Amino acid sequence: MNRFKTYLGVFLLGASVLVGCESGPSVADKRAEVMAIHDEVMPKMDDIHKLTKELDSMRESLSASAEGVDSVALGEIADLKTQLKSADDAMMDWMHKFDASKLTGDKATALEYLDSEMVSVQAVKVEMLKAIEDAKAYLAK
Ligand SMILES: [Cu+2]
Repeated sequence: MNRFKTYLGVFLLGASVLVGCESGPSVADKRAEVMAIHDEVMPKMDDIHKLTKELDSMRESLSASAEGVDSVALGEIADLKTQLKSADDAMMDWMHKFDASKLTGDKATALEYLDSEMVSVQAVKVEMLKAIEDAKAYLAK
């Protein structure tokens, strides 16, 4: 009887492990979640380019000012442009490095890869939104 209980226990444990695996997210679902974050912020690359141009024309008008060059403002503009450029690069870099071939093999490995891509695409999103917000706030002053 004791031996039977042990067998039963092992069997149930095994079954619950299998059920646990099957009920987890599929690679396709998780990939879609990662891509949804990407697709949400990708259109904002246009904002980054537009704001960069606006900062450029602001810099030009400052440089042409008859009252002398405002070097503090020029420095602030340069910093904002660096921030926008870095956010733009982060997105391009992320897209370039995303490797779909890592999703075709072992499921656990694919899910692990998607987890780390989720973390990095969210970091790209945060960086882009911050750069855009800062540039907009500065230009609105
Ligand atoms: Cu993108």
